[in-house]
Amino acid sequence: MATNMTHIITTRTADRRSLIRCGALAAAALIALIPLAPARPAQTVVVTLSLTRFSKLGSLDAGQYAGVSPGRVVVHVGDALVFTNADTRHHTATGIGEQAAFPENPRWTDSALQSSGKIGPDPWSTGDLAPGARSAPMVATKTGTFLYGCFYDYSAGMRGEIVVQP
Ligand SMILES: [Cu+2]
Repeated sequence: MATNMTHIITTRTADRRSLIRCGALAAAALIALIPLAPARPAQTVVVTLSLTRFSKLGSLDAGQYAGVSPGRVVVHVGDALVFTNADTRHHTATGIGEQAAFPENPRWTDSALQSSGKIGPDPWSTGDLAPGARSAPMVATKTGTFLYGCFYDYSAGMRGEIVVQP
């Protein structure tokens, strides 16, 4: 009798153990199916450039700005920004990098007049945008707060800020 009882208990314990293992596997499988962040389609945000239309000075933590609307945009990694020139003169949106304030002189070269790079801490620019032109989609690649300005009108305050969140 005693041997039989032991046998039954052992069997039950083994069953429970395999059930627990099974449950743990199922839970692991479920967790694997849940993405780390909720699925969110990439957005394209439009920023309008015009010193004529947006001549009024605005204020950012980084300093004053004009000629850009909105002056501060918040996007997520993977989103794109398109800059449209709604003015009668040429403009660019050219990255200054990750700085707390607009520098006196961003020290750009003529390479700012070519479309290059992606929005982030490394150099990027829409290139020269003629009146009515629309930039290529500039994709945000890294989190951070990135300042930019217009190659031609930086000293006139044509500047903006892009906040990239995860
Ligand atoms: Cu400009």
